[in-house]
Formats: sequence, structure tokens, C-alpha cells
Amino acid sequence: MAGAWRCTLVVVTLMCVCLWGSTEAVGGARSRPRPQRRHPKKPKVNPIDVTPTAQNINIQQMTGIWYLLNTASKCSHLMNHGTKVEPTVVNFSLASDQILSVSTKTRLNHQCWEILQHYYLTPTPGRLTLKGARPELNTDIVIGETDYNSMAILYYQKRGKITMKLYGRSVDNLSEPMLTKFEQLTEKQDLGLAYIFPFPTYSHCGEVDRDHVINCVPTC
Ligand SMILES: *[C@@H]1O[C@H](CO)[C@@H](O)[C@H](O)[C@H]1NC(C)=O
Ligand SMILES: CC(=O)N[C@H]1CO[C@H](CO)[C@@H](O)[C@@H]1O
Repeated sequence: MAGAWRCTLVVVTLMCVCLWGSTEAVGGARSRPRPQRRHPKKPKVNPIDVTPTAQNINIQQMTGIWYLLNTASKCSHLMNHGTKVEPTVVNFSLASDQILSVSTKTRLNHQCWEILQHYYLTPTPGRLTLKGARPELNTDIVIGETDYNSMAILYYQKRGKITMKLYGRSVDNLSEPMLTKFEQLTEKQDLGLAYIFPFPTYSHCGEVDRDHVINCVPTC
């Protein structure tokens, strides 16, 4: 995840694109005007199917600190740089009854960055939306499974591609059964072992300089 961001804050856009090397075309493709279609085709994307494990999520209990322990993804950035993932810690807090505010701290080029995002709650408990520049760039997020005090498995779906993340309340929470569970669930999404990237469980960022606080969306 650490590598896969697309940043929107103008001031830092250049820096971000450099640092986080978007896998999508950031420059040319966006500025070139596209011919307007009158009936744009909706992309055929099936909502994430986590039915067998779906639980009635209490979002309030999800708040607080979570350490990213594992990511499963076919995202090209991870595939290319998966061995260089950086320690990543998130802080969920409820900004309103509609918005889960998400702060992600991670390191790049030996510096700590804090990335701020809003996940919008949907009428379905445990399902949230991270808005993209256009609706088809939205990320659908599902809290698939959690016990609130040790682990959480989240699904992120953007443009039909699924990324799964295993978080722990502490870096010591990663138990063998939990890992097995995660691997079973990733396999169901066609994300085998080759697509699972463990994250470092040490050297997480603490305080972050104010000028290192940015707004980004993940590219996958
Ligand atoms: C998490 O975010 C909340 C809300 O912004 C803040 O009050 C809290 O101090 C944060 N926790 C940590 C450990 O940074
Ligand atoms: C199940 C379990 O061991 N949960 C622990 C995970 O880590 C947090 C933070 O250290 C503990 O509070 C939990 O009890």
C-alpha cells in the first residue's frame, strides 16, 4: 500500500507523483479532453462478495490505531516493489455519522508522511466508499471481518480489482490462525500466496511534520 497512492493536493502533486509513482497515467491522460458519450457505459463491476464472513460491523469499535500487517493485491506497484513495502499504521476516527476519517502514516525516502482520507459510510454496515476524481474511480471498501481488538480484514475494490488488507491492533497480534484465515479469504478472491505482501512490524512513524500531511487516494 505504501507505494500506491495518487495525490490530489495541488501543492504536493508533483512531489507525490514522484514519490508514489502512480500506476495510472496522471499527466496527459487526464488533461486531454475526451469526447463526451451520451450514454456512458457503466463498468461491469460486481460488488465485493464477502457474504460468508460478513458480520454486522460496529464502526465505532473500528476506530483507533491499526497496523497494516499484510496486503494481498495484484496491483502492479506492489508486484514491482513489494519487497520494499514500508511500515504503515492507520488511525480510524469518526468525523461525523457519515464519515470515517482515516490517517495513514508511512515512510518514504526515510521520511514519514501522513495521508488523510475520508471513507464515506453507506447504508450497509461495514461498507464504505472512498471517493475518486470520478465515480468510476471510487473505491468500495468492505470491513469483511474483525474482532475489533486484535485483527481486521478489509477489502478494497477499485475498477473491479480487489486488494485485501490485514490489520492488527498491535504488531504482536499476528497469530498463525489469523494469517491462515487471511490466506483462505484471499484465495477466495483469486489472490494466492504470490500476491500476499507482508509489511514490516517495526519502525512505524510517530509524529509527522505538518508539511508532510497530504491528501491522497490509493491507485489500487
Ligand atoms: C487518532 O485520531 C484521533 C482523531 O483525530 C486523535 O484524537 C487521536 O489522538 C489519534 N490517535 C493517535 C494515536 O494518533
Ligand atoms: C487477541 C489479542 O491478543 N488482542 C490484543 C492485540 O493487541 C492489542 C494491543 O496490544 C491488545 O489490546 C489486544 O488484547
